[in-house]
Amino acid sequence: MNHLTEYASLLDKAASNAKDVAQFDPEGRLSLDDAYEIQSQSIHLRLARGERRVGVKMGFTSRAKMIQMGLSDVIWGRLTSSMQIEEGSVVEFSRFVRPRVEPEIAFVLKHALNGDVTGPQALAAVEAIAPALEIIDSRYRDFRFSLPEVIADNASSSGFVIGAWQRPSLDFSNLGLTLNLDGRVAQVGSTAALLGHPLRSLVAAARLSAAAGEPLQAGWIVMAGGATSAEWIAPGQYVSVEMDQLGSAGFHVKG
Ligand code: OOG
Ligand code: MG
Repeated sequence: MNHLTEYASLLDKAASNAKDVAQFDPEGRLSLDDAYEIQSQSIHLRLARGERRVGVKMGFTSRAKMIQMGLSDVIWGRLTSSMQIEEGSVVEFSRFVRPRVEPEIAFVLKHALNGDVTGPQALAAVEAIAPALEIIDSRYRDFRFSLPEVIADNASSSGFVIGAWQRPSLDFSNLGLTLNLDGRVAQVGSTAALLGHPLRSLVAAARLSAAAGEPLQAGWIVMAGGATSAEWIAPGQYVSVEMDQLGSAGFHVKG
């Protein structure tokens, strides 16, 4: 086993046992290619256990997220079937190490998107859009990591919740949104925070996925990235996103 395979196995075990690990590259010396190779191998371990690949998540697509985590490169991760949490359902807190939540907008594709596409081409491939929440959970102690480390850890991806899908015919470039904890507004933002327009996040997802040899497929979900800073979640909470025109999505955290 080379060291990339060992890190993939370490992070996979940390995620499945909800037990944190120490940082292995705090100074960020690993190349980004090696970091994505670790991510890819860790996802293969999940697929080998019967999970299905369902899409892509984008990270650090808003300034709020870049500032909160102190990193400024757009990153991406791979979504699998076990990460999807049914809207309105109850989630066990114990499946996470130390979870946070952030409000996002989700796309589902009706056509594949390969490589360099324009915004209108990306939009033409979108079947529907929905308000969404991402539960991020770093497997590194205290949610601290370097850029290669967070990439290796599948961009902290842990769970995602998607509200009702709607046709992408309305202008979703600047929809106001709130992230609510027990009905109290914790964060206020807009979909415009995502690279100025959430479609740009989809264009980046198409480019990065194709460059990795895994172009976006029809039926895949793309999570466009947190529009605000993330909030810690705690047992007993009801967490929701409210988005202008698109409605809401939420879940309960079981203690
Ligand atoms: C990394 C994941 C970033 C987003 O939406 O920006 C991300 C992290 O913040 O732990 O999911
Ligand atoms: Mg996110």
